[in-house]
Amino acid sequence: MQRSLILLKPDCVQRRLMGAIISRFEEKGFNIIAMKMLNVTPELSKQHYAEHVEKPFYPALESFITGAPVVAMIIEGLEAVGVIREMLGATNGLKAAAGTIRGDFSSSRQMNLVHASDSPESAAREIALYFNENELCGYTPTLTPWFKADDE
Ligand code: FUP
Repeated sequence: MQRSLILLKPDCVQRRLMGAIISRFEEKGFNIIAMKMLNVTPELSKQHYAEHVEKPFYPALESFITGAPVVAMIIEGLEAVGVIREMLGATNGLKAAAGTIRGDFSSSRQMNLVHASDSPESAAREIALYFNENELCGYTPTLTPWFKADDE
């Protein structure tokens, strides 16, 4: 089992796409084990995007991500990190394959609707930025036996 930190970004909230995108993750069989709405502060943005802070596009990215609320979630499941990245598609919505979330809903590199952790190590770091341990609500879904065979 892996965990991934998901953000439904300000464009997702503003465009009323939260439900549609949460549904994709639920339909795949993933478990949402934490979720909250918040305003990302400039400080949190710099921590989240630490690897991009010095890049020319960072000021616009910070202004976008702090400009309206986001929804942060922790999603848990088998190979969750890689599978969710595949579900999102390429960073730029114009390049993302049809059938992916960004390919279906985004026409932008910045306004690409959803963030998802790119490795289990990033997930652990990002989860700690957005959630306290007591905000996680892990549970065993009763549908588990219907998502894959026991011997897989
Ligand atoms: P991703 O891992 O797909 O979320 O994308 P990156 O880590 O490469 O980039 C982080 C965020 O920066 C992306 F969501 C989009 C944004 N970005 C820009 O706004 N402009 C760029 O030139 C590159 C990335």
